[in-house]
Amino acid sequence: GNSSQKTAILSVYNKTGLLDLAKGLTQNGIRLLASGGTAKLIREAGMEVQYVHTTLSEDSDRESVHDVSSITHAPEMLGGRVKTLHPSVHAGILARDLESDEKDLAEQNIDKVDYVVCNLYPFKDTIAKINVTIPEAVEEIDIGGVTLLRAAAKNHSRVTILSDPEDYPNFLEELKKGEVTEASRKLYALKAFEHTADYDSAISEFFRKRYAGEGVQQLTLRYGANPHQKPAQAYVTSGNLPFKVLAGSPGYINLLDALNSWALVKELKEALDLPAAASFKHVSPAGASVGLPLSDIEKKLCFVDDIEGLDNSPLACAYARARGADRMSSFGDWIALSDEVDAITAKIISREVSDGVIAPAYSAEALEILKKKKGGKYTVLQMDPNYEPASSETRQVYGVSLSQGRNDVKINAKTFSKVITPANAELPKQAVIDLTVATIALKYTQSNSVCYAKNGQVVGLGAGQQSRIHCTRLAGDKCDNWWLRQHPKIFQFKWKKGTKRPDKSNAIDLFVSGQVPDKVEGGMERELYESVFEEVPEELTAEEKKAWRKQLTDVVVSSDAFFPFVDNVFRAASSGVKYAAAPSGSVNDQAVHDAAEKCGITFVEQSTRLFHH
Ligand code: 93A
Repeated sequence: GNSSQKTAILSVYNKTGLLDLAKGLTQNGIRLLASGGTAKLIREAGMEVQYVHTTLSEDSDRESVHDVSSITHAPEMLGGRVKTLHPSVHAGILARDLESDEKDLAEQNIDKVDYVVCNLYPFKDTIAKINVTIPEAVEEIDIGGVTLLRAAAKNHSRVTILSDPEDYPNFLEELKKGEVTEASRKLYALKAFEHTADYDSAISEFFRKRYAGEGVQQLTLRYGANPHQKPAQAYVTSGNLPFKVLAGSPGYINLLDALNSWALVKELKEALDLPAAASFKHVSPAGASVGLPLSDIEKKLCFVDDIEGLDNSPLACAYARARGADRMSSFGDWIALSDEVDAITAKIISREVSDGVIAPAYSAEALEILKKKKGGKYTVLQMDPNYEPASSETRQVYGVSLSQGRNDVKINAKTFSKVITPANAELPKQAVIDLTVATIALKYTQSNSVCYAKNGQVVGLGAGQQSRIHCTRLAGDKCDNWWLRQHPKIFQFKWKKGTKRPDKSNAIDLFVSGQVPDKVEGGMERELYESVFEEVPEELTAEEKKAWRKQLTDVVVSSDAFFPFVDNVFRAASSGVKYAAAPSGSVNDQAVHDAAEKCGITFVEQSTRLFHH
């Protein structure tokens, strides 16, 4: 071949801008080779031939474009399935400026290719059509084009690859000035790699939906966060989904809850070597706990005093605590359990309003109970306990991908070893357990977040507040309510027969939070409140509340980031907090530590910020 003449291979499905490009290439003395349809279009445009320098016969030399088959000496075949796939094409593209490569080319009488112009069959458009068949989709899987793109992009140190018609004008401008710059070749190569990557993921997604088996690698969801957000699915790009659907069908938010709550209980169990449970709503825990036995009062508080054999099931204790922490928020919860679910735990779940549960295993009896719930619609997921998520995670917001290293920091007893004040103080075992529960809960709570814990469970959690003090107050108020719900007067309530559990929870919540509708002005709301009681209870006086509150001690508090002001410490202290853990880094650290000391709070530096979104 004429070594000084440059060669371009053109093979495009989208023929936008093709003729101007072809004209520009020929005007710069470049020889054009094209696949069938691409050559035809150029030829039919009757482009004037500006040069004649080829190894081909005189006749074809006058043509504006040559068929690729003129160098492969093989016709396009199999109805177009093989057009450009040939060593004459790919050796010409892949050859480097190396002596050995030159020698190989010369031996085979192959010319180097300098420019490749290619875009792919419209696979995405085809599969977007309603009722597309698999054979129809298969025919749109481009092989030769992908090979052209990848080969040229691989050899971009020498070859220019154009995969986007929008790049033709800039390319021609550079060509006119002399040569395509290295910077442009790099950007074009990147684009080509992205073009094939995007193409390949569309193909694998298409087949994942058809071949992988529903629920194995991919799970179609009814809709996304809201009913109008369709279509929706859950999938992994390799291997299988780490969970199996044993009953019901999880929604999008269910899965957000399920995967986050599973991570929480798994870590909690690993950290404390106790069965763990979580009760989630809207991607934050309403409760989380380990399976320490419940006192008689706690059993009443958690509405489980009638459950036989509770003491024999630490897992059931864990869920009773998680569900009992904030019964209002846990209404319609998503549950995560760290261990095989037994019948006792299933029984507790079966009589609460709940959306679904994730656990590593279920006893036959437990599964039978859960499958009956919600008329068979209760969602039961079985999680692979050995599943390890990738260390990097990516999501899209408003079309932009955000990726980060997963938050795989381990929270355990060591996390709380750096006591700031009082000097040389040591944490009792229970405080370490409670700080671990609170801090692991925060790791899976929408930020800002502050968590109070006691007796191995969350007792007040403030989630998703933009202001830290609002968070500390919200969580503190919940903690106070949890404590007031254990006041003897509550257990003396005379409920009307048949009052449902959620209605009891609601009335108790009004009672302890001082929101009981006024006797005179309460109207319908008051009527509703009174309707659940055989005898409407006397409200607690301010003195009674104060006296009761004073008995609340040994609460721990943990914060997902530093306390910026001392007000947080004072608020925590008023809910019986004796141990606090938070990252440092505020200009007010010293003041915060001093305030803790004054309030008799042992302050631990928890060195990892734990924002979660
Ligand atoms: O079926 S293919 O994968 N086999 C090939 O060898 C091949 N070479 C290029 N499809 C092939 N192409 C594709 O043909 C290109 O990616 C481009 O989309 C299209 C251009 O075909 P035509 O020039 O015949 O219009």
